[in-house]
Amino acid sequence: MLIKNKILSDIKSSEITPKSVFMNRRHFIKSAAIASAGSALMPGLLSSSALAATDPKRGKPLVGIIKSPLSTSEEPTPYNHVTTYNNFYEFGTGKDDPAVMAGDFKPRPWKVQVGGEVGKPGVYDFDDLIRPHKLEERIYRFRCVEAWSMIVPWVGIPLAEIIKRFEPTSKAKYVAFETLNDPERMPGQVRRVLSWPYVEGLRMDEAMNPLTLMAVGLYGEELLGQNGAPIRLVVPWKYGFKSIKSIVGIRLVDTMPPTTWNRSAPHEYGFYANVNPEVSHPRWSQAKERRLGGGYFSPKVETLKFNGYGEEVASLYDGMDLSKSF
Ligand SMILES: Nc1nc2c(c(=O)[nH]1)N[C@H]1C(S)=C(S)[C@@H](COP(=O)(O)O)O[C@H]1N2
Ligand SMILES: [Mo]
Repeated sequence: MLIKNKILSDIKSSEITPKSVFMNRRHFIKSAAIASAGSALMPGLLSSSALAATDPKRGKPLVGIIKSPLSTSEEPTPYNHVTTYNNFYEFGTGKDDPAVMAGDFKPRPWKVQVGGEVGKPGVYDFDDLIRPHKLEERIYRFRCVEAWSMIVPWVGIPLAEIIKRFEPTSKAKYVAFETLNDPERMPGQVRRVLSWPYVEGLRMDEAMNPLTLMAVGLYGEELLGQNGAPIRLVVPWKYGFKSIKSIVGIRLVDTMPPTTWNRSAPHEYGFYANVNPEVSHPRWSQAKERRLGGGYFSPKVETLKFNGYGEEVASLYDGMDLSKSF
């Protein structure tokens, strides 16, 4: 940590970035110094509401949204928590950094490069990618590996619908995703806390499962920068880190692609990352979780296997030892 901060302080930020970003970066350095990559601490639960009071920014309303029958009936986590208590290391390692640091992020124009084992590779403009599809509201449970969780009314499109348009070949076994790599726009990338760009992957059957969503909004509005604007993955039966944000690349491939957290700490984060109360993280239990919005002292609730989506997805893993393929 000390070494990394020293490298950062050698760069004269004020010379290469506008003043507002530089000022924000000072905030970011301060909070980065007290948080560490992948840490299990949850100090931000109290501070997120304080931040929300000063940052009432909202996304553009989305129209023509249909309500999905796949939604949970649980009460959604308040908007302020969903948009101020985030993990997005491209904008800092503290939970309240992304809301501050991504405030000026411009998600347009936005291109998504599609390649690999597809009949229709190419560079798709974000709006062209979305236009043919109906937007759905999906209220999902969302469980971070650090044992906090929320209920989020996502707005998006099933990933399967999008992938079908690319015409996958029979060799497509996995989908590899990539986040934007641009330290000018994502100032957290100045520090090598993770290897950039952030990458993630799914097995083809996981990607094509009806629950798997490409989200473009939440609470009926376009995603804010901190939640992965303009397009991010949501896989509700997996830990939050699979839900890669601000996607610029989608490749269909025939071998298991690398994933950022697995690269960073392979014994702690596997490729599958299915929510599993029976398999502890090496540094903490996964048996319980704390719902955001309930306050720091609210009781923890039992974590459900596959985050409660077992009926829909357990069969994808028939015959696999999920304590080994974690
Ligand atoms: N590109 C990118 N995607 C990312 C992350 C990240 O740091 N960079 N963090 C992940 C983690 S650990 C979680 S829990 C979720 C958090 O999503 P949220 O901030 O919208 O709740 O985003 C995931 N997607
Ligand atoms: Mo996470």
